[in-house]
Amino acid sequence: PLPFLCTVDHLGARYLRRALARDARAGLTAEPKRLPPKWFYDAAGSELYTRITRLPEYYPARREAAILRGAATEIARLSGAETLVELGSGTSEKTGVLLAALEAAGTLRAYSPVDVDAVTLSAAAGRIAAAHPSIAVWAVCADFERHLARLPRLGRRLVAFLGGTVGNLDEAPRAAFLAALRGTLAPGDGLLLGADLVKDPARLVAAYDDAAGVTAAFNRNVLRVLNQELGADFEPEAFDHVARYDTRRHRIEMRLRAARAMRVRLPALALRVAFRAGEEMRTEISAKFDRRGLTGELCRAGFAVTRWYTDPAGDFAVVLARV
Ligand code: AVJ
Repeated sequence: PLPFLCTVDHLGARYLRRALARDARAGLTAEPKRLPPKWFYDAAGSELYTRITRLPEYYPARREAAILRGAATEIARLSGAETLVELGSGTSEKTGVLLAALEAAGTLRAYSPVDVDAVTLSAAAGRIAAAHPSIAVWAVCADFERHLARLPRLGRRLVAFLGGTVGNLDEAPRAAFLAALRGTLAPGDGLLLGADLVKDPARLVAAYDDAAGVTAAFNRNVLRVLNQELGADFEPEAFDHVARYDTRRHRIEMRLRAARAMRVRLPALALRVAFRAGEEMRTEISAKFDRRGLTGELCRAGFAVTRWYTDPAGDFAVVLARV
């Protein structure tokens, strides 16, 4: 049978460049400077992230995959989902075990991966469509912070938001995102959320500052994206990778630190930006959670936690919730 594949692009090249331009202007003229992590993910950035997930120091991906392997059958039974929507799906690597369990449960009709990176998204959608010929694959190139209302509604849904990506949202946007997501769901729909947990800061820092320098390259990639998309003239190698754990706010912060004073031009924005020697620009926060805090956040957004799965070491959590 022919796989059914449909791609919906909410992020036409124009939309993408405008959104990037808006974020770049706001972030580069702020004090301190910052850029949102979503712009790491062009094709090269998605590839670097895949390499990160294989690093010995980067435990979250392996922990989450192990949790999913153990819990997929129960998750499939409890959710009874006809459509699996996956936000920030990337390569959809860890989704296979969920799709298999939902197919075995006999409920699954469609899979809808959602990602900002069109290249990685369409490759993943094609692969899944070929491997699961009996389900519809509806790939949506979109920004999950902006286009939640446009996700497909085909029967009962399970929305998977894995990898700990929820931690890339700061507290207020996270609360807004969870509430907006809750608002698009119907009674009976579910949320499957992956979240990294608070732990020894040394292990956290190592996971975000690996010995091979892959995370450093991933961090600098956002400057290459600005160069390519906005004609900027950043010298990525003139910025040092910084990963710090904020023990009070329970989060990793990644920054790029200017090795010397620099001026950067962004012709597409008619903007010039100066960096002082040693100036740090924040490029990512990655919040770490505990059970009480995350359950409370979900509860305030209108979700009820059904299951809390962790690995034996308690490094990572996969939470099943319903509305
Ligand atoms: C893609 C959200 C899972 O926050 O851990 C990995 C991205 N950044 N190393 C994370 C990332 C640096 C990552 N997630």
